[in-house]
Amino acid sequence: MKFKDFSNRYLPEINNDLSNYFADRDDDIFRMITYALNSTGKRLRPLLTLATFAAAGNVINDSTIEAATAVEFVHAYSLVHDDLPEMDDDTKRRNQSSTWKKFGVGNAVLVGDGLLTEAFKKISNLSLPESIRLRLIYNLALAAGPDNMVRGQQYDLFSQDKVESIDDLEFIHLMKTGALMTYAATAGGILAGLSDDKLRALNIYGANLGIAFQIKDDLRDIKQDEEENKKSFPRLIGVQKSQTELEEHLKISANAIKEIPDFQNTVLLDLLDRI
Ligand code: GRG
Repeated sequence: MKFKDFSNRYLPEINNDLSNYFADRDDDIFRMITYALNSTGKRLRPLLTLATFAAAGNVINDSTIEAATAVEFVHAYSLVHDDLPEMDDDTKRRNQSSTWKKFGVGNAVLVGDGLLTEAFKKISNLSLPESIRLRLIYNLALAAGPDNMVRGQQYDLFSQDKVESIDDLEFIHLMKTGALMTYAATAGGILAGLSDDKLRALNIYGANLGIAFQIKDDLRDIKQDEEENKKSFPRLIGVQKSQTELEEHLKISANAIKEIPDFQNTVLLDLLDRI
């Protein structure tokens, strides 16, 4: 199956889960969170969790969807905070005003705080064995917190002077973008009860997918001449070498999942082709 077909199949269920989550809550904070969460994202991270779960031969059901969407809460939080004036200062996100532009900076900080915290509550409440829930919570905290995404964002925004080489840049983006993709890919494996060896392969797949995704984003940005103050892949090594680097990471990603025994990897390989 192509990734696009997989996405068409599961996107409505993902979006349903997300839009129903706070449907019976009517305070302002829930309305503002819903504004940020229900905007038109690609839902790539929940889809990745579902795709690795299905690739291991499992049938996706309601509780898999509920588990898979938790990472989207964290992703939505990261975008809300990333758009703040003191961070990337963006007024538009997902075809609408960014959350701070719509509701003010203070409210946008609270929306992000609420989304991040709720992700862990959502996983805690899943009808799954405690050991699986704990593993998901630990891995998501590791990906989103100061070990990875928060640290990557700090480097990206405030430590550009330390970025000298392609390795420095990859390190930042592995933390900033790759960690959540890595979580998303391995979460499907954790839900499927895969062995540590197989989870390691999914880790490599997710991390390299994340870096490739970021290089692609940098190549797109340079065409639009955005974020000139930042060291991006094309600014550091040029467009041609960035393209080669992108292909290299896609190859590492593909090889990692091709080596997993009994793994139905067509959707996951097709996602790499789309990047
Ligand atoms: C605020 C701690 C903190 C971290 C923010 C992920 C992130 C860190 C910032 C996003 C900045 C950015 C635009 C990075 C480029 C790659 C990227 C993650 C794009 C957005 O993800 P998509 O394309 O977005 O999956 P949608 O809207 O489809 O969900």
